[in-house]
Order: sequence, then structure tokens, then C-alpha cells
Amino acid sequence: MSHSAHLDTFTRDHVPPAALQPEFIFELPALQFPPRLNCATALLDRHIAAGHGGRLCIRAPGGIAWTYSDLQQHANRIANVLVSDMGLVPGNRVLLRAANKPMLVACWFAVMKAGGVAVATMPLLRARELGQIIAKARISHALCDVALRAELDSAVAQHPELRQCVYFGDDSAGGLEARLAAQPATFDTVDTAADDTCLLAFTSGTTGQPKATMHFHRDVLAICECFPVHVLKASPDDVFIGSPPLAFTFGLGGLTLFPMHIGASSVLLEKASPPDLLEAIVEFRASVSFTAPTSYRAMAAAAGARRISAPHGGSLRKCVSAGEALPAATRALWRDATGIELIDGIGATEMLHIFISADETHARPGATGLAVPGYRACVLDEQGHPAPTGTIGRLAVKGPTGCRYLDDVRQEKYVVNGWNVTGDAYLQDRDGYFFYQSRTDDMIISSGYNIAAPEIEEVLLSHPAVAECAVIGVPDEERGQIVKAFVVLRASHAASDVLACELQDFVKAAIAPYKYPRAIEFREALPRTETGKLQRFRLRQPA
Ligand code: 3UK
Repeated sequence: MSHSAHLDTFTRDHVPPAALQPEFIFELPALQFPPRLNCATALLDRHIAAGHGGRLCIRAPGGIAWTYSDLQQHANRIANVLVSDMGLVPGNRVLLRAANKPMLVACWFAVMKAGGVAVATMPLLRARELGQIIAKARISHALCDVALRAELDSAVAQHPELRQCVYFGDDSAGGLEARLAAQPATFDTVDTAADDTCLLAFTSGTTGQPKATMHFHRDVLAICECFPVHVLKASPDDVFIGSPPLAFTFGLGGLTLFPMHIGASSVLLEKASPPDLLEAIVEFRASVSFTAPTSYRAMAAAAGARRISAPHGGSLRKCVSAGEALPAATRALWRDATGIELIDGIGATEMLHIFISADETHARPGATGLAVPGYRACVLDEQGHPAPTGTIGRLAVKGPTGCRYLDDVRQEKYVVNGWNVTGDAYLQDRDGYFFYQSRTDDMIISSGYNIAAPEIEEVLLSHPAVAECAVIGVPDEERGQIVKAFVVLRASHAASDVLACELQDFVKAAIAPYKYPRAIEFREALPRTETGKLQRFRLRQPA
């Protein structure tokens, strides 16, 4: 551990003990990090120093277009506001709160430069959830979009330890814009240690108390050297776009860190529903997209008709899908509509970003892919030993990044014998490909059979009447559990008992009949998180 730049030692003091941390591996030449580094130097200042400050960096609807120099100047001024005006010292935690927009990125880099710890929050969070985050991370400062002020204000009323809140997006004298205009556009980036924490990413999981994962300056650069370099292979002229919030590390990487690492540009959208995203891809001639499987599914028909992909004369050429399992039916639908093979990848907040994936030429239907260079992955049996090829077990991974929960007993559940255990059931085939089965806690056991819900969802999605679906196990006296499917129909089809029977027969004909959904319920929509994940637990609650 090198000398920390943190004067506020809170994160240092709460890193899990070495014995409870996963094993870290830094085998790739690009992962040999010096003891001191600040990720803002490598991702932002480096480009200006190399004479590329005039390159386009971030755009947003409404004609906003910032070069790398523009972003650097904003970040420097905000860093000055944080330090001189708001009294930030290195190591303090700074809550960030906004929809995806250029100012949020400027604030994020300002925190990095000042040696603070960024805690980005999902825009939809309410005062109660913000309060849990403020308390857990002992947050002292906040930079917040005035549009999202109300919930933060009521959280702060309960948590006076958050002493300094500055808002942006209004013209008031105390607002961020007025304050930064009074500051110089230069700032000496704090010389942090490679293993100083620079961000806390919160993950709620499916239930219960939120967990904060800790990531170092070096972790931010490590993820830029793995998936993007070896799988995505984008170029400096690519235009990145997508839907995940920057508070979700999928979005932070895909829409900020990865494009900036290679000097490319990114388009940030405050609203990124499938129709919004599709329009923006056309308008900005975007070439690399990051979104969830359901979003690709929803965009497919229009994406084909509007010819948005490079194979059809449009701009889009690389499409990353993550956050949830990618059904083979969705992969096929997108390929048929656009000519583009999706890049599926599994990532996790604990791992910071994607660690198993396959590029367009190595993708296999139904498989997530192979371990990304820099990472090792395997399937563990019930005793915690590597399981033989072809058997279902718990997915385990290690690499340059890994799980460090801030002050949380669940550390011992996620890290087993040095492996990060993600909570997913997987199997690995003879060629090394990893196939998602289910969350380990979502496996359905019916009359003694182990049934993975995604396999049934996969079949249902290939039926022409089905727009979306979700499968869970529901209690049953006779069989322990039975398989139940929630189905959202395409507009062209109406719910009926006849259609329910047809769907049941369709499943029986496609996979082992004991897996067919004995119950089917038609719904208008499925419950999802802001990150696009299906909330199965909400389907289990009686309506
Ligand atoms: C599930 C997937 C199958 C899986 C994330 C990319 O999703 C991200 O992080 P979270 O902490 O959730 C992690 C869990 O989500 N999952 C994600 N991707 C896939 N399951 N196939 C996939 N492709 O259960 C995993 O354990 O919210 C994704 C990058 C950064 C991220 N934080």
C-alpha cells in the first residue's frame, strides 16, 4: 500500500481486511500500474497534453458539444469550487445526482481531480434511499441537478452531516454555474495513490439494505484495459451512446470511461427509452451502443425499418448488451433487423464492469462468452471446487478488479477462496464458453427437477405473440413449486385461455415437457429496475 493522498481516511479505514478480499491478478502488460496515479490524468488531462484538446468529447441534445478541453476546464473550475468554496479535503465523499448530461461528467472528473470519492446516485431514488446512502458513505458534500433537488433536500433535512450542497442548472448566485465562473480554469490534479478509493458504487441487489462497493483509481483504468481493448475494439472516431445511468457502473464505463480512454466521443441522453435511444442514434450518427437486452428487443423492428446500422447504410456498428441475460431470440431478432451481432457481456457492480463476453465473430447464441482477457472465470460446485465441464454451478471470477464492500458482513458471502462469487448459476462448455442459467436464488425446483427460468423465457420469447415475459416458481402443495410465466403480448395479440394453452404447448414442444409453465398470467408490463433488470421478487408478491 503506497502513501495515501487521503486526509479524510474513512474509505482507507473501511477497506475489508486483506484476508476477506478476493485475489487480484494483474497479468496483462497494460495492467502494470505505477504506485501513484489519478484516473482523471489518464482519461482527461492526457488528451489535452497530447495536443488533442480540440477533439469532440461529449454531446447532448440541444446542441451541447464539449471538446476534451471544454470538459477539462469545467472539471478544473468545479474542482476549485469543491476545494476553495466547499472545503473539500481529499478522501471526502461527494454525492452526485443528475440524469446523464455533460455537467454530471464534469462534476465526476472534478471529484477525481480533487482526490474526493464520487458517489453517483440513480435519478429515481427517493429521500429515504438517498438517506441510507448518505449515512452509509458518510457523505459531506453534494453536487446535484436542481431538477432533482427536492428528494435530496428532504434527505439532507434528516442527515445534517451532508454539510455542503451545491446545485447546477439554475441561474441563482449560489448555483454551481455562478460559482465556477468565478474560479480559474486550471487545477493541480491531486497526486492520489493507485489504491486510493475514488468511487463508491451502490448496489441494492433484489432486497434489503444497499451495499457500497469500493473502487480505486487503478480499478477505473483496469476496466478500460480489459473489455474495451480486447472485446469491444472501438476506435477514436466512434460515437458512443446508450441508456444506462452513469450511477450504474455499466453506464459509467460504456458512456464515459471507455470512449474517453481512447479519445472518442459520447452522446449523453437524459431520456433513453427505446424510442428515444433509436432517434438519438439516427440524429447523432452514433456507432457504439450500450443498453439492456429488453431495449434491443424493443428497438429491433424500428431499427431495421430506419436502417440505422452500418450494414444497412446507417452509423451503428457495435452493440453491447449487459445487465441481464441476453436471450438467443433477442440476439437473432437484432441480427435479422440490423445485420449486427450483439456483444453480450456479464458485469457486476462488485467487479466494476464486464468480465465475461465475446466479440461479434466469437459470439454463440445462448452463451455469454469467454472470460475477458485479464480475468479468469470458472464454475464452482457446492463444496466450492471447480466443477467439471457441463455441470451447473456458481459462477466465480477473479481479475484486476473485485469485490470490496464498505463495512458489510456480506463480503464473506461474495468472496470465497479468493474468488468473486456473483450469485449466478452458470455452466461452462468444452470450448470454455459460459452459459447463464439463472440467479442462484431463482432456480425453480418443481417435483424434484431443477428448472432455470431463463430457459423457459427463451422459448416463450420465440413465439410470435410474446413481446416480453418472465418466469418464476410459485409455491405448490403437490410439487413444491410450479413454473409460472408472466407474459406481455405484442399489440397484435389479445389475451385468452386459448392463447395460454397454445403457449404451454409451444413450450412443451420445444423443451422437456416437465418445464412448461403450468400457470400463465397476462400482464400489461413487467416490473423493472431503473437499470433495466427484471424484479422477479415483485412478481412473487401477491398482486
Ligand atoms: C446480472 C447478467 C446474464 C448477473 C453490470 C455490466 O449488471 C451489472 O451490474 P449489477 O451489479 O448486476 C450484476 C448481475 O446482473 N447480469 C449482468 N449482465 C448479465 N446476467 N448475462 C449478462 N450479460 O446476475 C450479475 O451477477 O447491477 C453489467 C457492466 C457493469 C455492471 N455493473
